[in-house]
Amino acid sequence: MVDAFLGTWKMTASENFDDYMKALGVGFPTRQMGNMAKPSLVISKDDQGVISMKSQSTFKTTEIKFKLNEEFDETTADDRKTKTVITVEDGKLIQKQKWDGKSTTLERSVEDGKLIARCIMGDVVAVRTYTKEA
Ligand code: DKA
Repeated sequence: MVDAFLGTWKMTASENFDDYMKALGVGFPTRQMGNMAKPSLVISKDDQGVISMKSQSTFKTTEIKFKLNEEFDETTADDRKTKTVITVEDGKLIQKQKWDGKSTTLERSVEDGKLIARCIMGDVVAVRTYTKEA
């Protein structure tokens, strides 16, 4: 179930994100923009079970629409073209992205009313905290 994730969230803290972007291979100018951005994340679900995750910031707006467990094509904020699948495991929303023989995982959980996004690339982990707005 994704119900706990639905709503509008605002990023209020970000740890180690520059190192995570370096591990992805993101260049300096895009990392600068990524480090400054404080995205709003809007997560919704329609009657057909299609989930939308829209990330909006002054740097970039991206939106993905997907069904759980079904692979789809994603273009990320740093312009990677990935094959992505999103599942729910132990109450966490697990987003696995694969591209160019590499892979990264975004694990989202709701803890104490906050949405925590753990961004994992090899042994590099960034933690981003989102606070609910609506
Ligand atoms: C999040 O806060 C994680 C977003 C991960 C984006 C990775 C690439 C960003 C490059 C600017 O939900």
